[in-house]
Amino acid sequence: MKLITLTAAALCSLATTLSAHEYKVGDIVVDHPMAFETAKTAQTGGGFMKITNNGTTTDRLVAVTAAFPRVEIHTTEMDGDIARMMQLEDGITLQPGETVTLMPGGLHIMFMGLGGDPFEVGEEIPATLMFENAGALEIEFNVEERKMGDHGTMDHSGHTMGN
Ligand SMILES: [Cu+2]
Repeated sequence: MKLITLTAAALCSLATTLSAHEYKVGDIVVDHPMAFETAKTAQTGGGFMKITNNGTTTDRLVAVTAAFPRVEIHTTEMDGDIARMMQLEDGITLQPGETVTLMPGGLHIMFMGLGGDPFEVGEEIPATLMFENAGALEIEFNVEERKMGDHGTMDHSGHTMGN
């Protein structure tokens, strides 16, 4: 039993070490794409990352594709006290030299139609980002532990995958 515990701990720390990752295409750099684990019954999951345009011309993230029925680019707007997500039909504009951060409560990628296959900690979700000028970039979103809220109901099954 002790050995199993140590193995699980080692897997966890390895996942943490590998979690910082970066992708490049043309003048575009995508830093640390990640998603939070989802509840078992969740139908949607959010994807987050930093996108930097190191070029001298404006570029645009126009679409994201992944193995889900729908993938949309969303923004979050406050309507009084209610946060509403809205699809950005034109994608996300990236000015020269600009870094745009996709994060909870703001811009994000929305994976829709999970259909009973939740995101689990340690999982990597392959996706393709389509940039208007830089072209296609294949990335993987690392699924990480949800740190804020809901701690009592958190699902730690991802930690014992190695057993
Ligand atoms: Cu959304």
